[in-house]
Amino acid sequence: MLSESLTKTKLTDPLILELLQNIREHRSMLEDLKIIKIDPKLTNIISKEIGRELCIENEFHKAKGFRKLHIEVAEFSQNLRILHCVFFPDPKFDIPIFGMDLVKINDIVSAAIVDLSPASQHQGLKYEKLLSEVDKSSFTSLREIPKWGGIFSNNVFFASLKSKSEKIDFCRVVDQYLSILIELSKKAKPEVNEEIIQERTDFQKNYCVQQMKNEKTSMVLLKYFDEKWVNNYIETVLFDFL
Ligand code: BLA
Repeated sequence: MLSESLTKTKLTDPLILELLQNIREHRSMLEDLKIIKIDPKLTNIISKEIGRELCIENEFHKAKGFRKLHIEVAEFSQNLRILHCVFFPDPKFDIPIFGMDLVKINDIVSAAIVDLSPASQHQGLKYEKLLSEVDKSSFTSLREIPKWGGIFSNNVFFASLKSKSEKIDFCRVVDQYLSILIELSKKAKPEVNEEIIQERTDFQKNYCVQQMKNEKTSMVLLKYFDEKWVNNYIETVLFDFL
């Protein structure tokens, strides 16, 4: 469970709390769910320095079909709130990468992104139709995927959320993407062909390499930590390779 300190601040943010509860509910459906122990210095990070307050909390699990289920909730200087989540599949299984990011600056949700990103070359074909059927017609401020975002599927959703109803709709889209993920993971059987496993491993590595090109992630962290710390955090907590 997230500790009290953050739960207090998070409780004042119903959207993040709603998404967090939903993600946890889906996670709890996975078989063989286990906590992964990570250095506590990297899981719970708190600073109370005035003007530079900071609270980052991470949850790490693994489950059948998934090597790492990561949820991060962060609050910077009491005005920037982030919910970051990546479910990395075990490359033995034919399961896409679930990724989402929600960036809220004061009351504005400037970025809300969710995707089931392909973890091998032709994988998309199996679930793209399901993703395309998720209704995304109500959003008014869709955003363009940045250059590094070639890793995402054709049905990646990326928008700013302008109203209460768009926030509710985003929660529904995330819920539906997660339902599709859980269904795919139930059907997935472990692969024995080493070449196929290697291809999936390479895809995950590329996913991480591309995510690391998002300077907006490091820019925020660099305001609070030195470069060495930030690089280590990005490479070990957020986007570690296999
Ligand atoms: C954008 N990510 C951002 C932004 C910030 C962060 C401040 C800018 C908001 C905006 O463009 O409106 C910051 N995100 C963070 C930080 C963490 C984080 C500090 O997760 C964690 C400590 N980013 C991801 C994942 C995805 C992702 C998993 O970590 C997608 C699955 C996407 N974030 C993403 C994208 C943008 C973004 C596509 C917009 C980048 C752009 O337009 O240039």
